[in-house]
Amino acid sequence: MTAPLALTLIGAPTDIGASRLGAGMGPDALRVAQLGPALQRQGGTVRDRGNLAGPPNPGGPRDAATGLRHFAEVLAWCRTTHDAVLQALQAQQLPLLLGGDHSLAVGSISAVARHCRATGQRLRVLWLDAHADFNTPATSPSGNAHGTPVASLCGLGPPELARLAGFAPALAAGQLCQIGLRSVDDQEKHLIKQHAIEVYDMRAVDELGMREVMARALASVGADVHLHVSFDVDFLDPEIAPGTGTTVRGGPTYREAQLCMEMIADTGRLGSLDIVELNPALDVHNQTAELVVDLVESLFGKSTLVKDVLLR
Ligand code: EXY
Ligand code: MN
Ligand code: MN
Ligand code: MN
Repeated sequence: MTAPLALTLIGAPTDIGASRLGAGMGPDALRVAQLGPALQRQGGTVRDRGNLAGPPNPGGPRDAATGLRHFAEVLAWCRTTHDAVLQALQAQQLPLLLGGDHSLAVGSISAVARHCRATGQRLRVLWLDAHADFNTPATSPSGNAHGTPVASLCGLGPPELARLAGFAPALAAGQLCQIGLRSVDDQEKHLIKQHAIEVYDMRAVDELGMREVMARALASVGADVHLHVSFDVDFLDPEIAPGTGTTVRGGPTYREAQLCMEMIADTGRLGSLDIVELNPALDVHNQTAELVVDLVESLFGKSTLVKDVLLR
């Protein structure tokens, strides 16, 4: 019997890296959808440390110096997120980052990489997303930082972000696996190839099925692994998850997403989680937040299997 999970919810209410406003309301939408009680039902103790504070989104064009929109504010949010996530990990807590947009993952994953280096755990990051988020400021078509966190974590782009862990790259290419991609810019494709990132795009999900994709993605996850899941809500098909700013049709169905989460839970190695890009301003009656809570319950071990009862 493993020790009960001690979870810390960390809200990061910002849309600093996105083009559409509203992801800053994501943490409260998840609270309204009863994320905390749902996790408690899975046997965890849950501490909600509330929302982090950071600069408002000034909007506006790209900075001439960095090529990103309001870079100073993006960096401030990533630093604050890094510190909060590291603090939770050092207190033996499992941090759940409630975004906020996906640029925050530079903060959270840099903290996780630093923690793994200190503890000697092997890090594996599963990036669940419709997008690769592998643009650099030089390749980005938008200047939006939420399209760039993977490049930062792989050591590219502004050094202040790339070196947030205290070393760079925060992630070696072999530690990262991307699942669900279906909107990838041409220059991102070159970077993915150059860095030899393990990618299961939606064509792979179609051809192999989610079961085989997850079996491959999790094959190297043993007892020495800290598994981090970076869950961009736009991973899901927009038919079931309209409440996000950059929907792309043709994503995983409800059942495919459930299987994805259940197979991650089966490893017993989940060590940290980002839930990002939830945008209540685009949602209908908070249904996307409720769906995310449902999926996160599965990620933490909720089982609907009849055989689990029969075997008990
Ligand atoms: N590839 C596009 C860009 O870099 O602007 C769109 C990125 C959308 C990113 C969303 C959060 O995953
Ligand atoms: Mn993303
Ligand atoms: Mn995305
Ligand atoms: Mn750990």
